[in-house]
Amino acid sequence: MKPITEALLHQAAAAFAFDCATGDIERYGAGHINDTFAVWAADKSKRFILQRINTDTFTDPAGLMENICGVTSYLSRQILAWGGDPARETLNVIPTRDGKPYYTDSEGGAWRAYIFVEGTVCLQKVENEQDFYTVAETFGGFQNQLAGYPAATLHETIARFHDTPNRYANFEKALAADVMGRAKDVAAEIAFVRAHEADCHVLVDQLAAGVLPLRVTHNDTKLNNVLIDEATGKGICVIDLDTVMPGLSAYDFGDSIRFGANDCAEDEPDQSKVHFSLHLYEVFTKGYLSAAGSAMTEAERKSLPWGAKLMTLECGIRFLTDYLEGDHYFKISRPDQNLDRARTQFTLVQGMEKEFDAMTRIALQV
Ligand code: ADP
Ligand code: GN1
Ligand code: MG
Repeated sequence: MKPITEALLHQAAAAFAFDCATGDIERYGAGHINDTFAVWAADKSKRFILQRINTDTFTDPAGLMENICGVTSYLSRQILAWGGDPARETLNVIPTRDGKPYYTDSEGGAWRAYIFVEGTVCLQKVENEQDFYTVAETFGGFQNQLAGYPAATLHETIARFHDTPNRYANFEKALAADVMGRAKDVAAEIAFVRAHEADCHVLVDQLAAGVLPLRVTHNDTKLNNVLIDEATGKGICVIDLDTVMPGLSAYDFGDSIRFGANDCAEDEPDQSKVHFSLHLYEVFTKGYLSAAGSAMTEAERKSLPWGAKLMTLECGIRFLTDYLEGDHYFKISRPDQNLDRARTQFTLVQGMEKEFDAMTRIALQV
């Protein structure tokens, strides 16, 4: 993606139908993919979210925004019917001045704007188990709310996003090319991935065999993709809807476990500080099933520990692939960050393997 100049940023902000004059703009948030800014009202009374969509990653911004507009209007209707506040409990797209869902700048960049959901916290790490339970309820509820959404109308914004065998194949390609000459330094990580090749197939095989149902899922259920209400401590708004697509419930469950059921940062360099927490896994399982529960089949419950293990393995494979390819996908702020991220995922996979029987017991008992 091209660097964002002040001129481009102000050109983009001027394109949206904000309901007041705007002033300062600042970088915001800690995502790995998009460029996010807060645009202040000129009188500082409120702010808006302005985002440049990463079109290297999401090559069809029109299809992506059609998904987001469809899903957020559907959620708004449901939230209203339940007596909630759609301005806070779902993302709300602010159109451009000419009524479009996104703006294309003079260099081809695609921008969108949202109402800023104020009075919330966005966690980068699990600080207490109550918050993790809340996040679980929120993602479980999100899946439930979208159970009736016409899945066939959704564009596949990233092809084969959680197709783990395909992620493995891309890793082998990156390794064979070894464009940065980094393969020699990561023999242990390569061996780890190769020893897990067979595992990569478990969920896609169950989907193909009709054992697991296809649902509308979020597919990127990190802790920091839920906004928690500061006043009530409740998870109120699921954000980052770029990857809402048909998928497996095990993907959403699993990606949250990957990121949250531990006591470390995703890029922790010291592997002795990385521990999978069975207790946090149990907390999350209870919260998730309490909200998504009635719709979940027995086979889906059994797939949850596999979701946790495979989303963690897959993410580790993706980080390692990006490291081998020269860090072009995930934003980095220091050298070797993607390698540390990959190592952390593999340590967590090992932790889950030790506890796998207990994880299965919990998923079936809760
Ligand atoms: P990325 O795909 O790069 O992760 P996100 O859509 O998750 O981008 O946005 C990055 C961060 O911006 C979030 O983690 C959150 O802190 C903040 N954010 C995004 N949308 C909103 C919103 N509508 N209101 C308040 N904060 C938001
Ligand atoms: C990216 O956009 P963000 O930062 O929420 C990535 C996820 C990874 C995650 C790892 C579109 O999520 O798939 O699991 O980083 N999103 C995309 O932290 O690739
Ligand atoms: Mg995000």
